[in-house]
Amino acid sequence: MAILNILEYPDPRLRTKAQPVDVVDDELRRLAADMLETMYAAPGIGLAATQVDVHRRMLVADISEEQDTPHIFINPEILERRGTEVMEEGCLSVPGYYESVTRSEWIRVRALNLEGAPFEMELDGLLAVVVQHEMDHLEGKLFVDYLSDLKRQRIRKRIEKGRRQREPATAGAL
Ligand code: K1U
Ligand code: ZN
Repeated sequence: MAILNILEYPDPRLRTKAQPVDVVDDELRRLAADMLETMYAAPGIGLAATQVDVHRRMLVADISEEQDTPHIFINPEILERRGTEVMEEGCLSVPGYYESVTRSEWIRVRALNLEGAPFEMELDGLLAVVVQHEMDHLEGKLFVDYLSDLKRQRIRKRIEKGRRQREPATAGAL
């Protein structure tokens, strides 16, 4: 298994719409295992393939404290949704920022599992929020898109400034 690089906002690759998975094979199963390891190491409670620069429709999530209840959704679709709730969200691609986002309170999701078999799952609470957040990633959408332009620009500038300070100066800048 391997820990993958997580793209950070405002990387334009995070805006790519992911393509459906045609075949669930060993390569995809290896990617799922690497995504879980990457998510646990971060640490996080969800991760979409888009965030590791693989533009296929797969996401992983685990909201258990013990990190022992992984969920994998391939080609996920929301069949039904009910209610709304507001929850503070974070994102491994927007490190250090937590903001309130309104999402559906209850969803019924259909997806494929790692054997390529379809399943349906009813979700509520935090897991429903995480799955909706990760499905947005597969569309190239980020939780900061729900914020005001001003808030989003402030976050982008602070992340870019932090990155510049971490990066060694290039020859051209000397
Ligand atoms: O970047 C991501 O998509 C992962 C993100 C998922 C998420 C969290 C909260 C609401 C919606 C979606 C994260 O995992 S951010 C980190 C985080 O929330 C967390 C990390 C360790 C323990 C508990 C939570
Ligand atoms: Zn995210």
